[in-house]
Amino acid sequence: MRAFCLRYEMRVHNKKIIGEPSLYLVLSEEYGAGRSVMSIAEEAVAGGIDILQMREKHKSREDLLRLGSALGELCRKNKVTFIVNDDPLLAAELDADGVHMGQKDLQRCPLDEVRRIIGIDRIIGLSTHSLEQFQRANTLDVDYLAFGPIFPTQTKDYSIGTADIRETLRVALKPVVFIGGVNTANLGILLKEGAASMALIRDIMQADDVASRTAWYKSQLAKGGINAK
Ligand code: 3NM
Repeated sequence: MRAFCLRYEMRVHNKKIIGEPSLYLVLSEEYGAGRSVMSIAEEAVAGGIDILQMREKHKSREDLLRLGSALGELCRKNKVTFIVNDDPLLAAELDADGVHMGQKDLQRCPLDEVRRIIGIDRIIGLSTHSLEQFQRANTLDVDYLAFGPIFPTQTKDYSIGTADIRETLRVALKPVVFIGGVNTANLGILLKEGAASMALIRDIMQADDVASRTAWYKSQLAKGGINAK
């Protein structure tokens, strides 16, 4: 299935804006069930994905540059926001729209250094894993925050649940993307709590039909956004 989707880019100065609602796919080859990241990315784009992140923990720099160039081109052509995980130098080299940092990454490369490397025209996203961490991150020089893992996921050995979603949204000074174990069965719980934007790996990467699954999430987020108002 090929979803009809009208995309437009919002920018401040030259920086892309993380719109709300956004559907965000984190791509890791290891979760692709043997399919290539590029083919999954292409299908997700056909289904209307808003943001793609390259999150590859085990590739050489050469392979990251090769995959990142192809993903970047796909995103540019289709007005999809392209984010690189962990590595601001790689994000800048690939001319990505931004970089996503984990809490541990900040010990290696503090935020002011990340900003210096990628410049003011690129997005910085930051993972947070508790309400306290979220509140601290809320006033930092970042452009969006991820909050999770909300539901149990094979990627993490804990989950934080849904209890703090409303409070994060109440205090949030920037867009919030909810992540961790999101699937077609529990998405409604997030939407009911007022969540607008979600990031996923497995439930999209491992779908039989990635484009249809992506389009389904998009349609639900569009409805959720209306209901939440
Ligand atoms: N970060 P899935 S949870 C990469 O909470 C990642 O920061 C998380 O994968 C966080 O959708 C997570 O398959 C895994 O559960 C998301």
